[in-house]
Amino acid sequence: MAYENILVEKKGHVAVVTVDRPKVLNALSSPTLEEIGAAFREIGRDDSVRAVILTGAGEKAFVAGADIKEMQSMGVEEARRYSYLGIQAMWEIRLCPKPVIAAVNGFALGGGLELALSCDFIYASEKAKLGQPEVGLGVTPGFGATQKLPRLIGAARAKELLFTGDMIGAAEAKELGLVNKVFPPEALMVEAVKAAEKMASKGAFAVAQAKRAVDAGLDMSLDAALLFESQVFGACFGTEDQKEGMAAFLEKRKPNFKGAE
Ligand code: DAK
Repeated sequence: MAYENILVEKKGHVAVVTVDRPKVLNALSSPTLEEIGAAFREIGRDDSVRAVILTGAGEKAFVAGADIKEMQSMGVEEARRYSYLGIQAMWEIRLCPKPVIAAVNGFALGGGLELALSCDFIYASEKAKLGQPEVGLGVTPGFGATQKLPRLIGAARAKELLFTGDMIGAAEAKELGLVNKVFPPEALMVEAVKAAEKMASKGAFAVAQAKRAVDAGLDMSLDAALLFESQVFGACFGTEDQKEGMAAFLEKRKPNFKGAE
């Protein structure tokens, strides 16, 4: 599919998806959400890609939220369709059987922060500003923040962000556990690519199953989740990667993983 609002580049086994509307701080219009969903669906099926980075074009923003200009005049049906596109895009990221890093290079606000929260973890530039300002527009977040933020940083901290609409800097976001690591702006993509390449060098089936086990397990009782984990562990023994990984260890060499899930 040809894209107009995003860029998709592949370097080795790493794909970089860039939301590319810098004039409006990469705000999420309907076509942009549609393209993000389609890109992650395609990447999910592409065996040559083993890790993904999602970022924003320009120096100012990751994504400054839903496109307020487009939303302002929406009727009920259009808002429903818009909501569906957003949910679909974020599901494609969550279901993508590859690790996805959000590289937050500037503003990540509203739907922008929710997009980052759909990724597996967030790396941020020292210049990043994160927040859920929706209550200032008279709406609640609609792409998952009321559910994902409390699971990640605890209910009380999430409520403070959601009720005040305050933006926080990268250091505070790291302290809250919202972002994993903070880098100088020029180092952000370098470090994100390094981490993506490291994950891409591991057994792809094992990485994909670990992602599923964490995400699915968070919605289960501990006992059910532990049983799920043992199923996943067992499934790894049906793969070439398990044979290769263990043989390589015993032969004191680097494993040569095939990569397909
Ligand atoms: N939408 C559209 N355009 C945006 C935008 C946005 N979210 N954010 C910025 N822009 C545009 C600005 O209008 C401006 O355009 P021009 O005036 O040049 O034409 C350009 O980007 C540059 O922005 P500024 O001039 O404002 O730049 P500043 O540095 O002065 O300020 C800022 C940067 C990020 C503080 C400011 O732009 C800002 O406050 N932006 C809005 C941030 C925000 O409120 N984001 C949350 C949006 S609400 C739903 C699900 C989800 C959602 C909604 C519904 N359903 C389930 C139905 C999600 C809602 C949201 O995300």
